[in-house]
Amino acid sequence: MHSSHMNKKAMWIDCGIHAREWIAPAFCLWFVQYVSTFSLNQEITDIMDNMDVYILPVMNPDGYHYTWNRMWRKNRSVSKSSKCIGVDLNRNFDANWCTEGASHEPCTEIYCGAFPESEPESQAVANFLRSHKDSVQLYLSMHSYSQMLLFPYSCTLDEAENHNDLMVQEAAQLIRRHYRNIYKYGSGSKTIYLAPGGSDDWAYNLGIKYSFTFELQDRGRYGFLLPPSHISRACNEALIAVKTIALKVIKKT
Ligand code: 0X9
Ligand code: ZN
Repeated sequence: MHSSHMNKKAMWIDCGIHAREWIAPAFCLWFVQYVSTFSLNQEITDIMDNMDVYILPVMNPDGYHYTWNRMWRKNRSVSKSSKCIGVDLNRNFDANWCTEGASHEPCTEIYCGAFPESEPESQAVANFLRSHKDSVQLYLSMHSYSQMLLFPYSCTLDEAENHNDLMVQEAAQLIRRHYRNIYKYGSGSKTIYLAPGGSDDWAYNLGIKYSFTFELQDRGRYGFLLPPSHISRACNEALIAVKTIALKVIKKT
């Protein structure tokens, strides 16, 4: 194997942990299309020269399928103790699992599951990242909506050790300049709410020190029901943030 390839860094993007957040899977496909057709773009060339990119376009396939009847969030697991269906995969990771901001009650939207990584989806992602943790330096998880660039921690009010490095104001500013759209950025717990068991906090604690959850468009006008006419702008503005952050990670590491 070529030595530069052996040391090649990597980034991970998953989309669609939450079933009804349809703009997220759209972004993953948009990203693939963009990097495979814009080979003359210098920023993308720099990223692809320096990083492998792993993309999981639909992390919650049964939930996503079910949302053709639209507002479902969780996966479609059947629980032993209840008639209610589904685990919130973003409460199912082993990061202060099921403390304040998640629930043991299967009928809630934030049900954490029977135990950490009880679900095949979260377990598969966790296993992949565990076995690639020496190369993966950037973890991104795409959600909607509310236009935010969130980072650890969400499972505690404590500040991440590299908090200042994670304050991605440059990415937010570029989105604002190009698309006149406001994206807030900050730690999850201080910017929205305490929410333990999330993939971003778990990946961070695994050692992936650049770990983000993006909340894509919009800020509530259409919410989860973002019209198709908004897809390209929503994806392009997220792309600016992904590129800016990836280039920063390449420089720093
Ligand atoms: O609550 C969530 O899981 C995310 N918001 S959403 O409206 N898409 O459901 C925010 C996740 C932030 N990160 C963690 N909670 N770890
Ligand atoms: Zn979500």
